[in-house]
Amino acid sequence: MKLYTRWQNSAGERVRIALNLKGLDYDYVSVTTLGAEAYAAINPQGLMPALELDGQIFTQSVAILDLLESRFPQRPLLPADLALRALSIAFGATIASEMHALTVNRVRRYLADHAMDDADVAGWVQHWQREGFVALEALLARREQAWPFCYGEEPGWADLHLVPQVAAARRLSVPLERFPLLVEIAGRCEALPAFIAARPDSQPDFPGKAQ
Ligand SMILES: N[C@@H](CCC(=O)N[C@@H](CS)C(=O)NCC(=O)O)C(=O)O
Repeated sequence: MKLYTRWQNSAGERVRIALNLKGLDYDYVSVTTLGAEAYAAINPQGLMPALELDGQIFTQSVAILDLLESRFPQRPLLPADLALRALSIAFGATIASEMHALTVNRVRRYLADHAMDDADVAGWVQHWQREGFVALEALLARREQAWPFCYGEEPGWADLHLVPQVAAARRLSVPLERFPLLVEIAGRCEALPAFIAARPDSQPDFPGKAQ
């Protein structure tokens, strides 16, 4: 398996956490080192990550997570309980489709290129992040049980979406004081080896690291 990613790549970090939780080995291919042109031949969209498995290329982190979950069922990321499974997928979709997708670098760049000043772009980011976090905090507050992780005794699908998004919020100066449950769970995950090994500064192409 080859994962095309780069050190700072929230969507790729989700997949790195999943691979680590499942104990799967993979080759890390730095898209920065590979170059944009070569990567466009792998993923025409140019977005990271992409996964090469059995000679095929797969894109979109959610599709990759779904593939890994079905193909490597050991250490499931989704709860067996169907309701908890749906809640976990909804939690992840709120982050991937409604927070990350609206605030990612290329969106911020587009807004800046279309006459939004820095303060307006920051306001846009804060708005969509805050809106998402408010909903996620409320969803966790009404769980049937106060599990140590989002939807269970072990971290899974929802948690691996949460951690990179909380890190992005910190980078983008989004205040997190109103989200104690999210911050507490993210902190618990951040101390675990699977999450530590997936974070930006653990990657071989993190600036300053020998590759
Ligand atoms: N929906 C995609 C999002 C992928 C995405 O936006 N990746 C970002 C980094 S987190 C990227 O490749 N950005 C390149 C750029 O902004 O030029 C997924 O979940 O895989």
